Amino acid sequence: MSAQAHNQLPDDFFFGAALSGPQTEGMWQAQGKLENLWDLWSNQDIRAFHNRVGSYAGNDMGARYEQDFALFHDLGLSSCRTSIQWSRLMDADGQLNPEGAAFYHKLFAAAREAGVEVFVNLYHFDMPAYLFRRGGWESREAIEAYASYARAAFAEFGQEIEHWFTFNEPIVEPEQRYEHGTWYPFVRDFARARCVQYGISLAHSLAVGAFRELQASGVVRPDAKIGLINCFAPPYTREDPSEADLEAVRMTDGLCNRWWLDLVTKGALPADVMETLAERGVTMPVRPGDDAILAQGVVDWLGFNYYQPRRVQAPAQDIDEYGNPCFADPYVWKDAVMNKSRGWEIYPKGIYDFAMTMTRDYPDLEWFVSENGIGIEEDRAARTADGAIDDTAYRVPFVRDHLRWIARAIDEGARCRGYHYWGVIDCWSWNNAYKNRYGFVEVDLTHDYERRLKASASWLREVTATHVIA
Ligand code: IFM
Repeated sequence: MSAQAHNQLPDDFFFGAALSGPQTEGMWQAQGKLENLWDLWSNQDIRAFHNRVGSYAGNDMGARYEQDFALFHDLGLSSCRTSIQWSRLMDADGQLNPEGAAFYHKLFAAAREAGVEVFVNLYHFDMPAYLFRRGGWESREAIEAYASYARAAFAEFGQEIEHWFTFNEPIVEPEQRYEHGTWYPFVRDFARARCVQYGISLAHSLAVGAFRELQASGVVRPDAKIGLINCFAPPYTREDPSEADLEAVRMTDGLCNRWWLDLVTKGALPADVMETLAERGVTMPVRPGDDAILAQGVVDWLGFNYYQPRRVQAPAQDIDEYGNPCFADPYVWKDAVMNKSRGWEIYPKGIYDFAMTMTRDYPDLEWFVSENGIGIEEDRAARTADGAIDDTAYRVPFVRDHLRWIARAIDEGARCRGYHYWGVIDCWSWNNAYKNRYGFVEVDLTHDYERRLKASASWLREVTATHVIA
């Protein structure tokens, strides 16, 4: 089974760029911006970041956005998703910061001028540090503060922006910060991670509720839509699975995928998952009225970030060394093709498998691929005589294969409307900083963040112009 024959995307299929405020803007202390979690961690331990490049850098887009939007337009990209930084838009008293608001008005206007539509996301792992210190997503204060920040953003930009998203990859902070302990504050507590996940779900739902209210009163434009973006990953196990392997698949799928899919389509969390968690002693900090809040979480459409599948098997132990209940262990597939720079498996068919699962289980849901991309450490080594990076041997096949599987899914009924490539222009990547490069456009850190097209850019331009996946 392959996707070779599927090389044409619909005429109204859109192409764009995915990015985020904290990874591009820079200007970390300008315009009254507050310290966010990444600034806090960078200030505390700069050695945790590749080459000691902390959150301050972005990719200088804050100063170069006119040029960057022109580049997107030149590549045939009609939209770009970035995020407002909560820590830039709001002050520490929870009031709008006029300087931050002015910056985003200018940014959005420049995009319109260049013929690029901005999709706005409200949260990309970047809580203001003062709210984290008061309990972060485990505290109702932060959840309420997020809801009032979202309300302020809708009120300020409600007539300008058509496409809104509450969160990018809401599964990542519970996992990285609270379960695996890889990101600040390095917690390894499964139950706390789920409480964080629950808090984010409430915050998402309160924001969608505020959006609906402001749209009904005319503050938000009538054609505006709201969604959520997650890094969904189709779960796979061994070819001859045991009951216990299948159970590991069910819980992995339930925690990472169905949790969010049920929330945004049914306004509730998946009952089977909540039951299993409760059986293992993991309960949510539920308060009266929470069900009604979650019921508001139904969205207009969804963003699907896809990088890699999750391969799991039955856990070897019930409880790990930190006292956490175990639901699945990683399963190493012998045929896996790896992107060694990132340590992530490359499995383009996963995008199709998950698309078809959504088509079957959530048939009314419209969606787009909101991130997909390949970050490569050796990018800089592949420089041609004329100075351009020749990344065609790996970036083109990666994107081509994923697009072909998307085309096949659409041919078979999937309601996928577009594709945003992650980065397009190289950007700062959390701990990895500039280690792995994702862009079709290079950012030269040795020459003041100068932009330079890579060889793959002409292939991308051809695809966006013709919708033929050559
Ligand atoms: O850089 C990240 C982004 O912030 C979220 N999705 C994955 C990207 C690549 O690692």
